[in-house]
Amino acid sequence: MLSNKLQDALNQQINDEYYSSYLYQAMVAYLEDLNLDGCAHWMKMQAEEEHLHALKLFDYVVERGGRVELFAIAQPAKEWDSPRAAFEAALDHEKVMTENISKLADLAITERDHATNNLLQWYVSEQVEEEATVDDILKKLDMMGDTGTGLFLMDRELKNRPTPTPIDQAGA
Ligand code: OFO
Repeated sequence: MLSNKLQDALNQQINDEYYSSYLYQAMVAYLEDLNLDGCAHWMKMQAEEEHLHALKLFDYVVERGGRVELFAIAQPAKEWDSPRAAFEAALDHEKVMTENISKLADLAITERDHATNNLLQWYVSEQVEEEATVDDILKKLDMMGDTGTGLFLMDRELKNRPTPTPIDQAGA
């Protein structure tokens, strides 16, 4: 059984994951408006992945006999200064999420809830990957240029991101 404290924190994280999905969907709208179909596709896949992150936590709370509570999702930004600025905002957001997951894992350890800590380790690894992927995009934009041909080439590359596969309690 989950402690009330941990259940509340997990419910907050479910909300954060849904917010992440909402934020990336807002970036899809922004990038579509600029006709950057590949960048928009990448963000759309990211939004889907965040939705799956929320569902994985949702299922876990239920499996542990807890009660999921859904909160209002904050309104995300609508505009960014440039496509690069949107990816920078994505990286900043992921850094905040990494911090949140670390705090959650700390709480699970304090509460001596090893199962929850185990689940959260999956999210810890996922955060490493998410930060690295966006950082890679930004570095490539630095190399190729974040306007004109460089952006055009990046847009073409990001079109290839595959649809995320559903994740189960055991992992990816
Ligand atoms: Fe759920 O990993 Fe990003 O926010």
